[in-house]
Formats: sequence, structure tokens, C-alpha cells
Amino acid sequence: MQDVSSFRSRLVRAALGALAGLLAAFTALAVAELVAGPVRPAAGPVTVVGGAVVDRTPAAVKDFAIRTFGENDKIVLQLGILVILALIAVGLGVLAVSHRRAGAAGVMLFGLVGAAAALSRPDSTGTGDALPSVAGAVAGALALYVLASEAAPVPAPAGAGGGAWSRRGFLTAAAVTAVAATSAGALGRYFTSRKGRGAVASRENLVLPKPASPAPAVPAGVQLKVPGITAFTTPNSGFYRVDTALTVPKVDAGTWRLRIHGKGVTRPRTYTIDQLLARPLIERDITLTCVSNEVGGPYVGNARWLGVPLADLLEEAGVRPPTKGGRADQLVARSVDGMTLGSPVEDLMDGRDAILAVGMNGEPLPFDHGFPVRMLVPGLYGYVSACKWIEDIELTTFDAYDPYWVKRKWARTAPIKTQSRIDTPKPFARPAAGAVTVAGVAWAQRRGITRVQIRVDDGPWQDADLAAQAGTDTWRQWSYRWNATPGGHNLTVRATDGTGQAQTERRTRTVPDGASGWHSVFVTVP
Ligand SMILES: Nc1nc2c(c(=O)[nH]1)N[C@H]1C(S)=C(S)[C@@H](COP(=O)(O)O)O[C@H]1N2
Ligand SMILES: [Mo]
Repeated sequence: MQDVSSFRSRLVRAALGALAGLLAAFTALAVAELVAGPVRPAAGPVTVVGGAVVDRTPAAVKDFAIRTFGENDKIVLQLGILVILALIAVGLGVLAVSHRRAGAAGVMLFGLVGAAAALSRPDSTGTGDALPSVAGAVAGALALYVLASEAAPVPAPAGAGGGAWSRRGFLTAAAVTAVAATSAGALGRYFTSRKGRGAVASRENLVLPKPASPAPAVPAGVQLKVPGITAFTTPNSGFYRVDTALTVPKVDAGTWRLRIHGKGVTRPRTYTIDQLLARPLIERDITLTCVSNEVGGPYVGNARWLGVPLADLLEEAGVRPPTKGGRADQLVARSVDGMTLGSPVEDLMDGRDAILAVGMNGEPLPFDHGFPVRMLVPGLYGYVSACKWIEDIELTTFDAYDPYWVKRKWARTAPIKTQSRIDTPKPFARPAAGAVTVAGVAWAQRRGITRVQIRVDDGPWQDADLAAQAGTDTWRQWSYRWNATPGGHNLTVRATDGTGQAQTERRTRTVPDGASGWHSVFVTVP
């Protein structure tokens, strides 16, 4: 009997310890949030640890995460961190029941991990960034110490219900901790949202000027009337998002500045948003593509962008392209969250519409897409050109500096590869026999699309009908009327670009410079 009851009481203590650990972890996160909220929400422990994990994730794993979880990859990462944290918290809680100091020290250790992560972030603004993690850890350690004390058995006077007393004390302490931590967390959230409000207001108050050079009229026939085909212009709400930001930077346009400096810059300058908006703006339809886009993948979108021609700013700064004697061959754009992207200076000044965009489809950039200003360069994958939340432009050389993704095995330079995608029918669709419209989009920014062909099973390549071409920097729709016969069929598409080069069949992975190969869709005609 003695054995059973002591086993039971040990189980109860372990359960109380686990609860104490979870409450302590919750307290730590809530207090960290409270401290981070008013100062810098981006310095919160989950954000900084998540960011550190993202930065250290091998390219192949990251690729897998993007492939598997798509744009939910960040949520999955943060959930993963919370689950691991919860498991450790349970362990520390159980430990703390018998070794209070050790449990509390364990929590402090985690605070140090958070602090180290905060200080190692590229956007760290100083030692203050360690404060949320440290304050959270102190609060968490304290909570664990007190709760563990209450959960520990009190040496009961003979015959008295000491165990019961201790449990009531524990429950009271636990309830107080839960309420206090929840309030701290809620207050932190409130500060965070209030901090973002200045940025939100600055976006609402931003009036986009009329472009000095409007987008060339889009020919009537760019949009085919085929159900299921991707729209020619991607609405902002449906535009893919790829970035490493665990909390989307909310930049106040009023205090935002853009600095241009570096090698070969004879007139370094800093611009305000009003100075940029006062310049002659151009408006262009440009299709942006991510290097992580698999063949047939969704990370491509087309929008009407409004912005300042980048080459003008560079010329004013005294920059010359390498072929004209310039000393810098790489432009490194840096964002407020410390991301760096490098583009060839030669490309930026070769006459293409490289812009610092302020507008997207008629409105200021959404926060997700880089408000207040982002870079955009037709023909280059996003990771070597499309810096969102940009705040610094440094002229340098490819020899002297590797930006973020290049440090992680991606190519230094990455022009967009010719690609075509079947939007309809969808994979494994079951279209009825007879006339079936196969349709989709093809893109080869800077070169344009001159031909799209479809192959049914192992049959001959057949020309698809092309929609009107808006310009060489946008994708182009196509459609093909297929006379579907019963059975399983494999539909394959390939495009030819404006230089006459056909899209290669050779399948490559996305790393290091973008996927190649043909897109196929298997359908069954009943
Ligand atoms: N600051 C910042 N800018 C960034 C990135 C990023 O992670 N951080 N990702 C780049 C990548 S890989 C791509 S493909 C484009 C995507 O832009 P979008 O999210 O507006 O579609 O942004 C680029 N600009
Ligand atoms: Mo990308």
C-alpha cells in the first residue's frame, strides 16, 4: 500500500511540476512580450529565436519547408518553437519540484539563449534587444521557483493533511501567476499594436503621385476568358509572399530614410519619402518570380508598380556601371530587418525599368510587400533584386560582399529562367471527353514569350494560342484547345523566349539559381 500511495503522490508532484513549468514558460514569454512591445516587438524571444533558426537552416531544409508548408512555413516554425519550449518547460518544471534552484537556473539559461539570439540578429539595434529575453527569463525563473515551492511536499505534522494544504497553496499561486502573465501578455500586445499604428497611419496618409511615365497601355487581349487561368494582374491580396520576416516590419514612412553610399558614390545621399515622391515616377507592369518556385509552382505574380527609376538615383550619386568604368559591380540593398540582397550594377543601369517601388496596383505597397519602399528589377529573381522595406543601398563588389542568400549556397547572380505553367486543367482533374481548354501562363522577363507549345502524352508538340503580350517584362497567357479522348493523359507545356531559345527540358532543383524543366499535368478523361 505504501508503495502505491507514494507512487501516486510522486505522480501528482510530477504533474504539478509540469504545470508549474508550463506556467513559468508562459510567464516568461508574456513578460518578454510586455518588455518588447513598447520598444521593439521584433526583439521578442520567439521572433529572434525563430529568426536565428531560419538563418541557420540549411538551404535544402528550407526548400523542403517552403515546398511542404508553403507560405505557412513561418507559422509552422513558430509552432515548432513553442512545442519544443513547452516540452523543455515541462522537464524543467518536474525537475524544479525536487531541485528548485536547478529548475530556475534552467529557465535563466533559456533566457540567455534568447538574449544571444536577439543580439545576433542582423537588425539588432543594440544590447537593449536582449532585455525582453532576460526580463522574461527572470520572471519565468521566479514563477517556477515559487510554484515549485508550493508543489513540493510540506513535511506534515503527524496526522495533519499537509499534502492537501500544499496543493491548495499551489493552485492559488498557479492561478495568480496565470492571471498576471495573461495581463502582462495582453498589455504587451497592446503596446505592439499601438507602435504599429504610426506606420499604419503613414500608409493611409500616403498619396501616390501621378506617374510622369504611365504604364504603356495593356493590349485588350492579354486576359483570356478561360475559367481557371491565372489573372493577368495579380491582386495585392493574392500576391505571393516570400521573406524571412517572422513579424512583418511596420515602417513609419514619416521617419523612414533611404541612404545611398559606397564604392564609386561621389555624392552620397539620404532620401525621405517625400523627396522620392517628388521625383518623376514611372509606372510599369512587371512580373516578379521567386527562385524557390518549383516548376509549375505558385511563387510568381504580376503587378502594376509605381516607383522611382533606380538608375536616375544612381547616376545622381555619381555611380557608373562597370562597363563605363564604374568601380562597383554589385549593389547591396539592405532592409530594416537586416536582410541583404545583391544585384549587378550593370543590370540596374542597362536601360531596364529597375525601380524603387512605392505603389502596387494603384495603392501604397502593402506592409507584406515592403511598405514604404521596395526594389524591383525586371528579369532578376526576387532574392537578388526585390528588397522589401529597403533602407540602405550600398555600392560594392561581388568579391567584397556576399549577401544573405549567397552566404547560404544560392547563386551570386540569378536572371529569371524561361518558364511556363499549366493553370487548367488542374493535376488529376477529370475533364469530360471532347473539347478541353488547356491554358496557363509563361514568362521570360526581359526576353518575352514568342511561342508556347503543348504535348499530349508522347505526341508531337502543338502550338498553343498566345494572348496579347503586354511587354517583355510580364508573363503571357496562352491556351490550347485539346480534343480529349478517354483515358489517362499527360499534358506538357514548354515556351520559347524572345531570343528564340526554347525552354529547357533539363530538370534542375531550385537551388542554386532557379528550377528548370517542363511542367506536366496528368488528367483522366472518364
Ligand atoms: N527584406 C526582405 N526583402 C525581400 C525578401 C526578404 O526575405 N526580406 N525576400 C525576397 C524574395 S526571395 C522574393 S522572391 C521577393 C518576394 O516579394 P513578395 O513577398 O512581395 O512577393 O522579395 C524579396 N525581398
Ligand atoms: Mo525569392
